[in-house]
Amino acid sequence: MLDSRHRANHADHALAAQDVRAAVLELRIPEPAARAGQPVDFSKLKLSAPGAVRRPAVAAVADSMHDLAYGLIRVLDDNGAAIGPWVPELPSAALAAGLRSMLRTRAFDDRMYRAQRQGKASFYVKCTGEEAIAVSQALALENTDMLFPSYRQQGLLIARGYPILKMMGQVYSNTLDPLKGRQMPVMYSSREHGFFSVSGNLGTQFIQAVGWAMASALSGDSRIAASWIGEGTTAEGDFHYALTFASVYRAPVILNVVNNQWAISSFQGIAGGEAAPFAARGIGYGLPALRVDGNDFLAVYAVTRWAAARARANLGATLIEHVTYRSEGHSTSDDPSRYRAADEASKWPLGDPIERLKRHLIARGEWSEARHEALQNEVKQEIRALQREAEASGTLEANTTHSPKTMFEDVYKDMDWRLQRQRQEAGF
Ligand SMILES: Cc1ncc(C[n+]2csc(CCOP(=O)(O)OP(=O)(O)O)c2C)c(N)n1
Repeated sequence: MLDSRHRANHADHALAAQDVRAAVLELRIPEPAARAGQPVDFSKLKLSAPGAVRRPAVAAVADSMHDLAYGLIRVLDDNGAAIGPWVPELPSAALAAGLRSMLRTRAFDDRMYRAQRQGKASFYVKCTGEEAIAVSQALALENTDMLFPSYRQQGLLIARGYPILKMMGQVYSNTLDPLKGRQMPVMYSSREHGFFSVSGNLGTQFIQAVGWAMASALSGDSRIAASWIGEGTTAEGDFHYALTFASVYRAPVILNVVNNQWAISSFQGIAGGEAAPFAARGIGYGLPALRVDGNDFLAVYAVTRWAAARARANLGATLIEHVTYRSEGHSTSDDPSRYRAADEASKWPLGDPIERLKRHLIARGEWSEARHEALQNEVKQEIRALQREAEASGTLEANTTHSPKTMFEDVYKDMDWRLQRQRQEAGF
């Protein structure tokens, strides 16, 4: 069933019969609206007005809501007021906690990025501009739900109270690193925090989350799963396998596509985002599919609660596309000024998630610019102090990493004879 908006699109693009002629074939290669040095152009980005998209009942059938994959669920307007059917019930204390977690995430990212530039760490990935997604979703889920993130959801761990000192230890690969230098700096893992080990192989977490959710349902558990991938990763087979299994077995899982417009230097059109929104992929699998303003803390919270309620009621999986913008480089290994317009981030139509939540709290009469600045300073000092403490246990340049001897440990419960031999050959 096509919704009216979709039909209208088709009509717009349909060619009159007389215009269609055989021609020399040409391969179409999508190009972003603006490359480096060109004026920013977000005119193709489809937006809905805040409050404009309807909210179906949690138990509504997936086939009755195709329009939601093409709209954009937004709650916060430009003045910071929360409007429309998706306004969530969120106590002020929860919003304040969310704001603090976003600020801590941003401050942590800034310090670790600088540390990498100073040669103290090998690699780093920031999530600047995307903090609302991880932090708000952590708040919307139960702490016992299982998370299968990509490398850009450090906000989940921070919101769940994982010690930032340990994260720094892993970034520095020093003796505080719980993973003992065996993982890349940002690929955290914490069983106690329900945070599945981040994988460098894009997309694997989607099928793992669906499998985990199927097992949870099979064993009569009450926990659900959530996973996150970038829009570029939807071009991987794993995305489609995950949606098939999630749909067929009604797995209690929330599948999030974080569309931050760029996959390193490839714009979202290279993964197919020009032909249809990423959320619309869910329609072909019979899944409810929502497209949400990823920089709107309240909207992200509301859609996550909706999807979680469905999953907990055995109504299966939901696909959510979060429309956001990667404000900084992909990682410390690339230079975005080479492939995109420099002022895209500042001209992003959906703004900055921290600024928007701040404005909302001020509009509610519960916050002020002065209190915000004080909190920002407090958080920056906290992160600086933690950084000093972390660096006292070693950095990349200070070379106080774990002994190579430890790489033979923790592979098997009892060390295999081959590993014992290799360890001896290595002189340990
Ligand atoms: C299977 C696989 N293919 C390619 C890569 C190299 N790679 C790492 S990150 C990345 C871009 C991913 O972009 P996206 O999925 O949009 O997520 P984002 O980094 O924007 O959050 C690529 C191509 C990889 N790590 N794994």
